[in-house]
Amino acid sequence: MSSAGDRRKVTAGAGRRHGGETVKGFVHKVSSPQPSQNDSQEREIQAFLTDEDQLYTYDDLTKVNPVTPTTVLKCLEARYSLKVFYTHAGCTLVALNPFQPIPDLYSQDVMKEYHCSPQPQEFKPHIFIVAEEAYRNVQGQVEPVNQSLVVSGESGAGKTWTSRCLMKYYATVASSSSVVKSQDTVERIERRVLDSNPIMEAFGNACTLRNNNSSRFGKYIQLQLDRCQLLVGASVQTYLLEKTRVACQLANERNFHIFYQMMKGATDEQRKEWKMPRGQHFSWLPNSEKTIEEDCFHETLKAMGHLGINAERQKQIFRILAGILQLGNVNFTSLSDESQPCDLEEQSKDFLQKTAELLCVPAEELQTCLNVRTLKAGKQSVLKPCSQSECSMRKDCLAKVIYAQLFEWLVTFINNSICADKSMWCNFIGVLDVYGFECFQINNLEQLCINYANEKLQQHFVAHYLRAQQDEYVSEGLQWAFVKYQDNQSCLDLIEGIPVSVFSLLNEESRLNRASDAKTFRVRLEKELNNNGNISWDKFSKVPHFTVAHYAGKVCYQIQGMVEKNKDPVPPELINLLQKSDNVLLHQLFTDKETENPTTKGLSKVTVVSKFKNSLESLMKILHSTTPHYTRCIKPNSECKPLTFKMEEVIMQLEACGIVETIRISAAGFPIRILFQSFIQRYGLIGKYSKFKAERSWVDLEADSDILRQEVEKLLSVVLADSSHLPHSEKYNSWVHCGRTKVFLTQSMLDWLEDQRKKVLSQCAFTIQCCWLRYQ
Ligand code: AD9
Ligand code: MG
Repeated sequence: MSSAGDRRKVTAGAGRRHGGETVKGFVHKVSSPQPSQNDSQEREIQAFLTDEDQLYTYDDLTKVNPVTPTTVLKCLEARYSLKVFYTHAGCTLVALNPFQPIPDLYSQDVMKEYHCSPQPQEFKPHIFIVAEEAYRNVQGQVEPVNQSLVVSGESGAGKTWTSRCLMKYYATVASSSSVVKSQDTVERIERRVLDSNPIMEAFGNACTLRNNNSSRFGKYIQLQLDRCQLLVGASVQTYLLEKTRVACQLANERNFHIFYQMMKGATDEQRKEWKMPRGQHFSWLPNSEKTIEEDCFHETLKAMGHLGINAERQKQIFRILAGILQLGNVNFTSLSDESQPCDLEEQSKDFLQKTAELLCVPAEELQTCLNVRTLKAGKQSVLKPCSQSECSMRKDCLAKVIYAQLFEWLVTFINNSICADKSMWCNFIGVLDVYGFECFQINNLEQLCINYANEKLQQHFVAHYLRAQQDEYVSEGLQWAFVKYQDNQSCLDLIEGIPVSVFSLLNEESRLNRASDAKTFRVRLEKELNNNGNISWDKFSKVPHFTVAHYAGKVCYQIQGMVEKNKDPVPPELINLLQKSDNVLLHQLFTDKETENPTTKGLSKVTVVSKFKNSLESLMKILHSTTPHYTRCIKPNSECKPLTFKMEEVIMQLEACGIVETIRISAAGFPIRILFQSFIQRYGLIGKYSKFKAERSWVDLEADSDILRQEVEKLLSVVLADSSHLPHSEKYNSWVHCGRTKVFLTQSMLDWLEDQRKKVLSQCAFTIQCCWLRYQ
């Protein structure tokens, strides 16, 4: 293991400073935000890049000078080539995916080093710095504040890996002796929290073209801490599982891991029970010959056991899953006589029988549910045979609804197993791992929802860091050379706005239940949204589509099928059938409290986008109530090759998340703000100022802000008169500035003041001890 010394960061770009000239002696003027590389900037860039050996030393990109996409990129590349994967970018941490295990980078000893250090920020950038900062922030200077760790990045960039690291960190440093008793097991809570990962990944992740272990759902996990900041429980909220994958996988992609795990890990006895003989082909199980690490059935079973899913329940779960697989092999012939239901293909008869047995429903009824539709005409019901494609849709629908309900049940079970009683915890640290921005050749409702979620998160980031920072400068009267940032409000208005937006039109079309909905939806989009600059159409394209200019790039969405997907209808006959199941769990999934009225739930009026929008809004509310910490994961190459850095791919990701603007703002700013009163209270005891005050009167902290401001300026000028002892040689006014009500500081200035304060306090403690000894 490497020593603590190794963790110390190297000093970035010896003696270099960021940010260009100073304005009025206080605020750094930032360089033009546009990469309009005029001659002088080009010279600056070249000068910066000449010092090649130094590039890797920039562990905070705000120290790069000038801040341009090229300079930032070169520094990241230099660091990556030396296996340095983390770099600060002001308030954000950039994490480059190594695509290979890095020994000792995440060991328990390393966690403890970061946790025990009085100044972990002095260590090399690491995800553990972010973790530790959030952990210390929970206590808050004035009152406890919940924290959120937002991990973003494109598919395969490392979000889930990072989230797991964060959870392991807290399970180690905040480990309590809490135990959970259930049935006949007693488990440590942190073990259970960690065990929720393999289960959720088995059921919610799949191998895609971009990532062998791609999360097909979003997740926000809240780690619950008690008064002593020990981990006493957790709760998980999931978002939009990509359930279509159960019945439909793109070429070279796979179904959810759990099915392959079952196929590969089953014992002979289980194979028999699941009617899954060796070598059996399942059409919903493509690419099963591919070996991936995630095909680990044993680990999933172990985790299920730890979480309290007993053997009987596990049996029920796997029979349901096996039933779904059999259902995938059921095919109907095309209609010869329209008055008669489609027949089963010859070899499908056996699969239908097996499906019925595994799902514990009557086989005949199952077949009728798939090939006959019940139409309601007033009080009368009319039976209508389904076409071959309708049969196939109903089959897919049955698999999707079962899988989605099962996944939801699992999440609820996990929550019941790991969530602490409200009386036991007082704060939480939330870890958000959501799917990154997606742009495929064909994009549909799923991508629209995913990209909408990313727009929301980007807005949160912009609002929280960029806009808040600039707005506060203005209201506090600080001069600021504005950095342009991309505000994505107009894109969000386009997607979710009121009264007219893509979502509102989509919902209206879904309610109207028209026959040719794709056409009318396209016409309405063109007519009613043509004033929004974020949407466009290729008028000559034969395939109806619309293109949205997202903050991360343009995405073309196919309209065909969108309205139907939004309605997400479940034929009531299917629900009725599942309610009759003798599989206790399957029966419960469709008759539980929330689905008490399954017939109406099956035809639920709540559309997919409305449901998603609501869940995202509650997430945003939680995020806004917490202190966020951002980690941007970057995928250095799309082939997932170890230690390969592709400039053009990285730059696109940096641009997509606006990292260069973030760096510019952070570099040019004073991220720490302290109210005058608090500043005087906390630092008034330092050195010469306390002597100076002792000779005069103490400050009235109730005084108005002008007087307090004068006092703070006096404090600063007295305490910092001799600025040679500051960590760098610049004048102090590059480090601190007084606004109207607050002091604005750089992190280094805060660190320095804190050091001085500590020295005074330990001096006092020493003096008191001496007096006490003398008195004894
Ligand atoms: V997706 O949006 O769910 O498709 P993620 O979650 O961003 O995606 P993931 O965390 O699954 O990506 O990472 C992809 C792969 O990169 C992992 O399976 C690891 O093999 C690899 N990875 C990611 N981060 C690290 C790391 N810090 N060290 C080593 C890593 N390997
Ligand atoms: Mg993931």
